[in-house]
Amino acid sequence: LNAAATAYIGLGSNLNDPAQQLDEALTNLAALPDTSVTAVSRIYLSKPLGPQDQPDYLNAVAKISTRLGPTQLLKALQHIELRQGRKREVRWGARTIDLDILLYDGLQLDTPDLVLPHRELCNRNFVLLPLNDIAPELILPDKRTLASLLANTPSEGIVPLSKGD
Ligand code: A4P
Ligand code: MG
Repeated sequence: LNAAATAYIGLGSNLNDPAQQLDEALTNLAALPDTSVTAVSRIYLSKPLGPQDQPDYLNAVAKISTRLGPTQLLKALQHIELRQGRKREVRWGARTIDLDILLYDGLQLDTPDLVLPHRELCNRNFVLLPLNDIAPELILPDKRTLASLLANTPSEGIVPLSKGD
């Protein structure tokens, strides 16, 4: 049996009732074998990065504790995406749900199927701001702090929704 790892999962949706999609994804995450959701950020409304002819996104980050290995976890997330009706078409295009592994313990990995930390983590305010809600003291495997990444990332086009919105 693997030891429990801590991972951060980025959630994004801009189709078919995004708030409901995030909710459902969190339920599905919590139902994964040997996995518990230990923290969830606020939900953010953000302008689309990439093609602009798509709806605004809702984004959030969940912290999980899991005994699934990184590849098992990726497969499990892709299975949830499919169950929630995800279709892969346009790169950076609209989607019902996108689940990315942002970090998996202190692991650094660069394989065709899985890159850790997530490649775009450092540039995206819709990842960094929710991460900051639940892990403000976070330090990346390369020793950069979340605070330093946030200081270098514009916070335009994104607003937190108050709980209950
Ligand atoms: N992959 C490699 N590393 C990882 C990882 N750490 N976590 C591979 C998850 N997947 C990883 O992803 C493509 C491939 O990445 C997978 O086969 C996996 O093996 P995908 O989810 O199939 O395709 P995608 O979502 O179109 O690509 P990607 O790179 O996940 O898209 P992005 O970069 O996440 O962009 N604007 C706002 N405001 N908010 C958003 O959430 N999201 C996107 C999607 C565009 N614009 C957005 C948002
Ligand atoms: Mg993805």
